[in-house]
Amino acid sequence: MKTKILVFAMLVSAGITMASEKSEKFKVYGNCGMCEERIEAAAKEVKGVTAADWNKETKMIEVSFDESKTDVHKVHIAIANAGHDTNMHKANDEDYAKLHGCCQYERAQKIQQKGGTHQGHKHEEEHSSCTMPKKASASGSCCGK
Ligand SMILES: [Cu+2]
Repeated sequence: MKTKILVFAMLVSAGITMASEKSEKFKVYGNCGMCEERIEAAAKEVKGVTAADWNKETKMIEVSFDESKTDVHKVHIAIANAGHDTNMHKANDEDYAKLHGCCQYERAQKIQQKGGTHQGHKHEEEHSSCTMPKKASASGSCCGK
């Protein structure tokens, strides 16, 4: 896994570093190696994401993606739909409950309202009519914005 990422990093620095390639770091809640696989797989499933590396010690993920194909917001949504809270999106209680017992990390804060994923981040108004976060994420975009 590590070498794969290294090789990729070398490829990137060797020339794919064109304007649209971007890398971002953000926090994803999780516990163990199983979480790591789940989180990284969810991130990589987003079209345009070229690499994802989550660190279980720091709980930080570094995602590389093609800015012309996706934005980091979609990565947050995909990870939340896999059951993991990010600093921008909270997972649904349902999805969280489906996680393996050892993966049920301590959540940052309990979600008070139903609906889950869309409270408390900066796109709240924009998405206030979004009632089906799961469906939205399947199309890769929230509320088909
Ligand atoms: Cu785990």
